[in-house]
Amino acid sequence: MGDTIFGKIIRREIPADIVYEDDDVLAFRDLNPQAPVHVLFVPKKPIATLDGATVADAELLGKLLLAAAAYARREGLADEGYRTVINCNEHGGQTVFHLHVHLLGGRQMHWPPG
Ligand code: D5M
Repeated sequence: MGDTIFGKIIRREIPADIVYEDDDVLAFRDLNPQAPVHVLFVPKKPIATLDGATVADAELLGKLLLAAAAYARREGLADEGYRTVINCNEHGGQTVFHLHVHLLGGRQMHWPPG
């Protein structure tokens, strides 16, 4: 599997505004924020896409979502609400091929997404 910019962030080879870390998950602010709060939650394990995840990754995927939810609650986003997004491959608009959950909050979201 090819390395990505997120692998470099995880290894601290390039800087990022890291807001959360545990044994399995790293979270940092998106370079191109689409909302007042826009944080990316990435597994330290380099899974390229959601399509590439397997049943062996089930616990890790759960940890990723729970880390995002806990962060949102700590940041006071939970009551008004927020959005989590996983883009997968070309039609999903994925540009970095290291699985990540976008957490977007601090403004009204709209549906359908573009
Ligand atoms: O989302 C990939 C996201 O990654 C996109 O919103 C920009 C963001 N990005 C790209 N490079 C960086 C760095 N270096 N730091 C922080 N954020 C970054 P996707 O779902 O793949 O389209």
